[in-house]
Amino acid sequence: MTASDEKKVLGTVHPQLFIGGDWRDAEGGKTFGVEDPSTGANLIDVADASVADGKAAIDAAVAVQDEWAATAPRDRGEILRGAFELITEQVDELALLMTLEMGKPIKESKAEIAYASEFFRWFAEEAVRISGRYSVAPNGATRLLTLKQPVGPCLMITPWNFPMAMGTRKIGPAIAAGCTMVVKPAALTPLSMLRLGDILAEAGLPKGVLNIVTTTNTGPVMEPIIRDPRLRKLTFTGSTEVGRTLIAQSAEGILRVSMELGGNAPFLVFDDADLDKAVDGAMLAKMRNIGEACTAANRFIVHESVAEEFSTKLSARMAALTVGRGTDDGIDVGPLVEAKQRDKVAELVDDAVGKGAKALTGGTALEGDGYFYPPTVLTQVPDSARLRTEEIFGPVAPIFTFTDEAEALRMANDTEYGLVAYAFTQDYACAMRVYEALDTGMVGINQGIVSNPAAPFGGMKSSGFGREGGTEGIEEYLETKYVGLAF
Ligand code: TXE
Repeated sequence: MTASDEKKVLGTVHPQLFIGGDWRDAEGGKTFGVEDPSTGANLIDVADASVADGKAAIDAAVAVQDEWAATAPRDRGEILRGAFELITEQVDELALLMTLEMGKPIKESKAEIAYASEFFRWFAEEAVRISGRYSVAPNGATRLLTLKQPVGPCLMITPWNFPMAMGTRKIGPAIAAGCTMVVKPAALTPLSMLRLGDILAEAGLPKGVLNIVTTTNTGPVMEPIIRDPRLRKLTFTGSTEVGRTLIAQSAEGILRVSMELGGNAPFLVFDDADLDKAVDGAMLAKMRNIGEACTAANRFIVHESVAEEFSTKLSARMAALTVGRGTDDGIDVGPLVEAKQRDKVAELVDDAVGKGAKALTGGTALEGDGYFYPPTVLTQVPDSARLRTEEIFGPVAPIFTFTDEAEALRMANDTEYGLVAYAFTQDYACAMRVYEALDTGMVGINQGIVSNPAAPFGGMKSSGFGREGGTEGIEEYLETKYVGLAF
């Protein structure tokens, strides 16, 4: 990519607020800078919204809610289908933009865009499948009917790690269900979401259905918005800590809430596993998105008889990855999104090594511009290491060992989180026992990825609640209303 390609793609972004179908500056013309994490350089300045701007976005969403709810489901589906096609046509430009703001290699940005757009295709089809039921009450006299209706205006707060997919996973079902929305993307990576605003408008989304508000003054600006009594739902993807605050704030308005929070995924390798497949799965589960994913494998829990072979193979693959600026050719691993994230990863590795862990590869932050951390494999990790209980969110694979299935399950479930787990074994009875016993919302058996628009994505315990995707995903945006009928 040349500097002029980069300038051109940045020129496609409206660095403003998207309210009621118009692009506008923030109150007082305030802006903030978005930086390139591979250099630390400023890419573009974006509108920095105030509370009044956020309220204006809610006004716009509320104003069109009834009309939008009354549109034909097929029309809503066709808008999503059109947006899917527009995204697919523009994948090269969108991927460059995403890599610039987030750092991940172009091939990973393309993979995210394909994944993100699939939510629009999936929910385009779900829009026409919303249905209630008709039944006879136990007394035999009354008839019971249920009707599904949109919950109403939604607030969506999304993180920086998947700048487009974390949005489409919420926007897709909301459009399909007939809800209007205000979206607040992460200030680190707002550009892909701003482009999505244009794309959905081009696909025919009526003004005011989707509103986008960007801000750096997050807590003070968002709290009065969350407490606005006109909102009906809050959906959040981000850290468990912020999730707790938002649940408390949304209690006042009795908002319906979905929370997709942090993870601490165990990756189990049993002694009968196909080790090459397990290493392939480990690379995907650990290195997809540079480990900055709530589904990233956080603890490798490997049977003691195969641990050495697995560790050697995994560290050879990790060491062979090329680290560099995501826009350059042949790059496998980009920078972490910001200095804070890079420093957190370094701190967790230093803590583990200080307590006796050994780095088979990596283990030290890279010098120079940008927030780079090398792929790292740690063995002999003591239980007291912080990365056993804390989400690493970086390219670090700590390996622990177990002796039998019961111990593996105990270790896997020994965490406050419960989003996803992975298990590699050729024994399907073991696989099914493990699937049933794990305290996680999702399990990958002999595969290192679980994200799929047709599947219900979500967690248990401190990883949150609510499901995104699948037939369950649209339910989060629908109320069930019942009528009793006596003949
Ligand atoms: O998350 P935050 P951060 C985890 C991961 C990471 C850690 C910290 O472990 O290292 O969280 O990342 C918005 N009111 N995940 O600090 O702060 C914020 O602007 C309203 C896992 O970046 O939770 C952004 O849009 N909104 C996670 C979003 O919350 C607030 C993905 C996420 O940012 C707010 C990201 C407030 N008071 C981080 N404070 C996942 N589940 O995948 C922040 N935000």
